[in-house]
Amino acid sequence: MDLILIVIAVLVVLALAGGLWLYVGRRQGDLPEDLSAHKPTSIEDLFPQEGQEGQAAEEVGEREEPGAEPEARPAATTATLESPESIPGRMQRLRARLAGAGGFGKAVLSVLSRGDLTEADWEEIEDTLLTSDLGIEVTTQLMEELRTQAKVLDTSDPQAIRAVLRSELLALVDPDLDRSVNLERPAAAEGAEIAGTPAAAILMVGVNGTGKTTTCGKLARVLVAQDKSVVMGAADTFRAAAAEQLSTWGQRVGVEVVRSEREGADPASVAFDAVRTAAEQEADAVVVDTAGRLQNKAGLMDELGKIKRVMEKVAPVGEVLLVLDATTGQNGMRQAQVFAEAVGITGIVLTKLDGTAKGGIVVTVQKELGVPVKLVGLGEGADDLAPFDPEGFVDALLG
Ligand SMILES: Nc1nc2c(ncn2[C@@H]2O[C@H](COP(=O)(O)OP(=O)(O)O)[C@@H](O)[C@H]2O)c(=O)[nH]1
Ligand SMILES: [Mg+2]
Repeated sequence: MDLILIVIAVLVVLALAGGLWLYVGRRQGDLPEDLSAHKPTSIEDLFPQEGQEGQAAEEVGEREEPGAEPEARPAATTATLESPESIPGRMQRLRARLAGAGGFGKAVLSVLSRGDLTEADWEEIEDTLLTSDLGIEVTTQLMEELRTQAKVLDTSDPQAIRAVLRSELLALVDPDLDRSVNLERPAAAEGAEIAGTPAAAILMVGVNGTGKTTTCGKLARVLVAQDKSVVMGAADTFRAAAAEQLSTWGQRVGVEVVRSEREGADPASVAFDAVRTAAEQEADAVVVDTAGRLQNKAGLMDELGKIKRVMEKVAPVGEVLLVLDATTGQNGMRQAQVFAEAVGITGIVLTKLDGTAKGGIVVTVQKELGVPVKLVGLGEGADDLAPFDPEGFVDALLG
């Protein structure tokens, strides 16, 4: 009897020890088993690889220490050539973040589910659409369509009206627009006195603080991950901290940054140096960051116009991306218009969509500026830039 008890006790101890060992083993494993249950906020969460630690977590905010680095520094020694998060993964995150920020769909659907809608219910829906920055014109159009369909369809079926709202929103966002970033290498400008082959040039413009520098870094990272060689140009020469910030991104994503050591240097000449360097190196793309001072329209036109003209002495600029902060709503729209008039823009990057329920701005901005939203910023991390996908976006809005 005692012997049996002893054997049972030994077995229990062994079983416990085995369980503990398994548990510890899993805790120390490289990857969490279920990434979806993991909060994917940074690159380490999704791609735990060497060469990332420390750098990725580093604050890439504006820093005041003077840039002691020489211009045209070589790429960081620890080039991070790992591929970033997959596009479906990013879109899933976009959905989650938009939903987290309270896409307007939930509010609209909760009204719709009340069944027979009173005038007050309809007004509530209208208010929700308006506060999401869809704008008066678009909201009025949507409301008319919803009311008509509500009469045609059974109003007690919110899912049917939701489907109408979805298809109307999708039509407004326009899934047929070409949203690809132009990476075609241009032919050299006539009489261009440069060595090598011009790279596809991307010029980043927009108001201060919208996320231009961050987007340059994130975009460079995406390109590098696609095996493209990239050069960045720090043509925001207004503050030394701006060039420093871009250089930090350059180190982080393994891309050379052409900059001037002198605060207040001519931004156009830095931009020219960048495109020339890219051509000499036979790089695939050159991404040029600019300042966003909005002192007055004439000054802005002068500065951006000159930067672009000077770059085009080497080759045509294929992409001028206007960076717009989604949280600034209609205010941001007015500023965007000034930029659009100052320099012909070819696409929009809508940043900080992670922190706002005002996703309706996508519709408004495309309508007002007549160019597509091509990329969206979903956070401050290196992988928080996604191509804009209309269907995913509308689904995210509807929650
Ligand atoms: N939440 C969030 N923050 C962003 C995003 N893009 C940029 N930022 C932050 O916005 C601030 C201004 O960005 P910056 O690139 O310096 O703007 P710039 O003045 O236009 O160059 C920084 O703190 C960035 O980290 C985004 O998509 N989401
Ligand atoms: Mg900047």
